[in-house]
Formats: sequence, C-alpha cells, structure tokens
Amino acid sequence: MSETLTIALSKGRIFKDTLPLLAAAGIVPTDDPETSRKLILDTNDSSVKLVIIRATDVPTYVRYGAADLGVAGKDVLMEHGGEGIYEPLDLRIARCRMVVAGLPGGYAGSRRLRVATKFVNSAHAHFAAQGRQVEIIKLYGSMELAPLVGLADCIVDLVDTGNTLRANGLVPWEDMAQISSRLIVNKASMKMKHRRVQRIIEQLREAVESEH
Ligand code: PRT
Ligand code: MG
Repeated sequence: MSETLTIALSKGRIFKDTLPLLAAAGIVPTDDPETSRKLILDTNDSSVKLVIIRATDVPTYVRYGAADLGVAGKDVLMEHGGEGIYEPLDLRIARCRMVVAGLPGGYAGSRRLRVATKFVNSAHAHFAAQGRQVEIIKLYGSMELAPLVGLADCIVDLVDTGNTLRANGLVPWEDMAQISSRLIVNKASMKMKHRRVQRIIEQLREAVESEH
C-alpha cells in the first residue's frame, strides 16, 4: 500500500480548473463537490483524497498538515503570508487582477483615504509602499457597494472581466497584482513524502506547460 495523500481544494472555479490538471497526473475524483455534500472526496486512486474547503482556508489546512497539497489563489496566499508552506508551481488557472477601484476620477483630495476590502494585508502593504495614509475597512464581500454608499472612497478587489465594476459604475484606479492559483505543499510532506509529492508536482508542471 502506498502512503496516502490529501489535496485541499475549494469549490467553484478552482476545482473546475484544477480537474484537468489532476487528471493529467492520473487523479480523478469519484464525486462532484458541486452536487455532493461530502467534504472528503475519494478518487480513482485509493491513496489520494480531496478535501473541499473554503478558498481562504486552504493555506491553513496545508500549513498544519491536514492536507499535504493544496491549490490557492495568490490573493489568498498574499493575505495568509505563506508561512509554513512551499509554493512550488504557478498553475496559471483562475486568473484575475487585484486592483484599487472606485468612482471615476481616481485619487482626489487630501483627506485620509478610506479603503474597503477583504484583502487587508495586501491593501496595507500596497498603500504603505506608496506612503499614502489610509484607513482600511474590513469587509467580507460585495466590496463594490462601499464607494456607492459612502462607506469608503475606494476598494481593493479582484477583477476578471470587469463586468461587476462596470455594473456598479466603478473603474479601476490602479493595478496591484496579477493573480493566479498556485500549488502549495506542506513542508513536512515535502520531506516525508518526497518522491510522491515531487512526482505530482512534475506531472502538474507538464500539464500546465502543455495547456499554455
Ligand atoms: O466565494 P467564497 O466566499 O466561498 O470564497 P472566494 O470568493 O475566496 O472563492 P472563489 O471560489 O470565488 O474564488 C477563488 C479564487 O478564484 C480567488 O481567491 C481568486 O484567486 C480567483 N479568482 C479569479 C477570482 C476571480 N477570478 C473573480 N473574478 N475570485 C473572485 N472573483 C470575483 C471578483 O472579486 C468580482 O467580485 O468575481 C467577481 C466578478 O468578477 P468580474 O470582473 O468578472 O465581474
Ligand atoms: Mg467568491
């Protein structure tokens, strides 16, 4: 019997985009997380399990070794800080941009800028590097509403098509980062399950390179 391997994924776009890459590594889940209520999914390989968790929890599971591997957006990793985990591979999936956005006109006035976001650490680092005084207001979603109701001057959020910003009359003020999802690995697993983990990393790397 080979050692078991647990991979942490979130539902939605990350799961969908990771599936073909996992398939190239010979891993095919036997359940669909969108229709199943199971949080632990079996795969065609009895030594590989998938755990389905919130996107922002993936680094935590991997850091503490509850999962050996995981897939997480760079936005989530930037917020988490990435302590205790390796990030060996850019999977180039679930791509988007992190931006500062607000009503047309951009930065104006000299009063302290109020920024609404769930990306508190990224926003702090970005504005500190600019030497800009800001007050950060932590939100958990629907950031686009904040400038419309006077809660904040601008937001830090992810943008893909730009449809959500446009629909709310907002425009990007500034690009902060290009975002894609990364393979992350628990540090102990990288040592203790080295051959197995390395093999999967290489299989995923090949799959990524053949898709782009
Ligand atoms: O949804 P949930 O609250 O459970 O968690 P989550 O939002 O963290 O997870 P999920 O599955 O929505 O996103 C997982 C990862 O996908 C994120 O961490 C990003 O790395 C990546 N990603 C890629 C995106 C987008 N594109 C994206 N467009 N995450 C979110 N969005 C949002 C964006 O903030 C905007 O509000 O989608 C909305 C639509 O975008 P437009 O520009 O196409 O209109
Ligand atoms: Mg979401």
